[in-house]
Amino acid sequence: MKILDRFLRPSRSDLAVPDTHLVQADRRLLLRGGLVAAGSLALGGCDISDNPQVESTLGAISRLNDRVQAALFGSTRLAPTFDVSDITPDFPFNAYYPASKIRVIDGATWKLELAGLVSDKTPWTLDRLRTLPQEAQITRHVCVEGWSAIGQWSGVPFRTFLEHIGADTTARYVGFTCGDDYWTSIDMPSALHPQTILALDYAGAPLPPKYGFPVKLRIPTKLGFKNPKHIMAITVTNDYPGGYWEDQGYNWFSGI
Ligand SMILES: Nc1nc2c(c(=O)[nH]1)N[C@H]1C(S)=C(S)[C@@H](COP(=O)(O)O)O[C@H]1N2
Ligand SMILES: [Mo]
Repeated sequence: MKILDRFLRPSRSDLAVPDTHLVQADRRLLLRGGLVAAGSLALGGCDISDNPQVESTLGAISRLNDRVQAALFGSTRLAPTFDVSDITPDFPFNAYYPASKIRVIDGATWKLELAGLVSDKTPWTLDRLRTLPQEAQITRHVCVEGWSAIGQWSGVPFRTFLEHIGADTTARYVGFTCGDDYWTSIDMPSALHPQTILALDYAGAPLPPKYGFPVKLRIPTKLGFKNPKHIMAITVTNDYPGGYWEDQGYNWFSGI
């Protein structure tokens, strides 16, 4: 109980320790423990194969897990940042298809479409995105498949962009659709997080196609699959948009 208390109500000093990874790893263990306990409670003694009731129970547990994570991770906790010397040489490419299928999008004709709860839906060109303030960050990208790497991205703070387009920042979700038929979505507090950026550059040069040209969302407080590349459209909405991996059972919140 004491241990639970400590993690459910982390003190300021807990959050300020330099190695936040340790604190986060402990929290993840706690989450996983909670999930497993709830899971075995629900599954005790029944046949789990193709059981729609089990499916919906697990879905409900995952939604609960989303809410617990949102409460634990908060919206202002910062991801660790690194030095130029820490950058991973040959930052990995990853997608749901092999490198031979990387999409090459024409930046001259590309326009970022806007939909949903946004007051100005004028599509944005790359040139116009470059007129907004830009910010650089060196952060760690963590892929659910078991690798992580440190890279440098720069672009428009996503909060600045959302303010420019008159997004309803009380809406629940921001959804992204991509030029390679990928899609994902995030909660609004994470969209407004100071380290969430609409990235135009990798290592100080325009994103190469493999890293998501013309724009990707860089969100270091979430797993890699919540960082959409080749963004074509952004939707602000209260209707749960899901995602390519999320709809196959990956936890939607996926905070790190
Ligand atoms: N459009 C699009 N975005 C995507 C993906 C994808 O397949 N398509 N894969 C995700 C996953 S699982 C990872 S780990 C990162 C990989 O980004 P990178 O190629 O820049 O390393 O992109 C994420 N964003
Ligand atoms: Mo990933």
